[in-house]
Amino acid sequence: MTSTPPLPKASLYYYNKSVWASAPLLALEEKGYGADEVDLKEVDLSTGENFTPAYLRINNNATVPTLVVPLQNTLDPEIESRYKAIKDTKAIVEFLDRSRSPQSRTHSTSSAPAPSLAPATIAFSSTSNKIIELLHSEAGDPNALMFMNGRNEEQLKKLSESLKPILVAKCDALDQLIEENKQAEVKVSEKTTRFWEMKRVATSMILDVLEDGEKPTSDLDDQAKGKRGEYFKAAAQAWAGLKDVLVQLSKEIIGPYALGDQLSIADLHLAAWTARIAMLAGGEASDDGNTVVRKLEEHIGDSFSLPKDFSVAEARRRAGLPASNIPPTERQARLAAFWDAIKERPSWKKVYADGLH
Ligand SMILES: N[C@@H](CCC(=O)N[C@@H](CS)C(=O)NCC(=O)O)C(=O)O
Repeated sequence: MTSTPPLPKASLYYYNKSVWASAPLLALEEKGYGADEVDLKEVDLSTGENFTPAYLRINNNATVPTLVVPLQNTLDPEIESRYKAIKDTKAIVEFLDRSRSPQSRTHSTSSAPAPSLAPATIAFSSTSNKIIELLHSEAGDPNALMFMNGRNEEQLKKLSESLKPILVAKCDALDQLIEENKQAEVKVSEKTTRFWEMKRVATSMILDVLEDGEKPTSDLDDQAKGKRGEYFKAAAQAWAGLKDVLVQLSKEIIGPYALGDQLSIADLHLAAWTARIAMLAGGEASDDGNTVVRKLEEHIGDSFSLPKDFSVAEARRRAGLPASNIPPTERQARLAAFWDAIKERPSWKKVYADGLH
């Protein structure tokens, strides 16, 4: 008797310090996927591994996360399995949610429950989509905010210390790929070369400013002073643009989770995004929600303040957290209530075990 060969595994390409790869990593934990169901494959963004032709064949945007899944309708074992690559966070999280229901544990060693994370009603679905859209909008882009996290000399110096080595390695990797391709017998497409060159230019523009990051402005020549001035202007704009995103989010989040007391897909995006924004504002994984919101408000500056309109006791009760001793009149920002709820979850503790990223 021949037994059916097991389905090939899916592969999640991720990087452990990536914002958006953290959303599917949280999904794997929340859905109780077993290690036999998804292979984790790390792509080192800090050395430009995402730009290699091998990775570009998987995801031509050169971003993580990517989920490569076997197509299930290859019934004939003689036919090699075919795969498709899902290349954006929203689609990956939705796919992971759909692919494991409480009844579909047949191919897994995991016996963990797999609650549905999809919004249950059309109204919830609309709120969920609005939240996810805001988090992935240009104004909310957590990666852009990281590159723009220097609005004065002191911040720029700190940013330069952490980012310069990564950007140098990225430029070196791109230079090497461009150079090796010139010598190669079989060359990559012109589109790929142009993509590398474009990325090289974009990276070196920021690197130009960070190279001098430790120098006071008074020590710079006129050209470098000009570039720093432009950068400060763009950085101020980027952080000012975040205010609107935060205000909109506060209106949409029902609390303490995005859609109320049940975790849903939007929370996985919100958790990953908030962790990065909190880190940029000097927050730490051990901070409570009110501390994170205070640090964020101070970091944004300009007397920015999020509405404090959510009952702390109510938020904690809904999240299943102890709520005694909390005066019924105490209020907090919805993002603070969300932070307190999400950071108690085993999935969050696992993904952020080494700190915020
Ligand atoms: N729209 C994409 C964006 C993904 C994205 O920006 N990923 C970042 C890491 S969080 C990345 O891979 N950046 C490439 C780089 O740093 O070179 C998605 O939602 O998946």
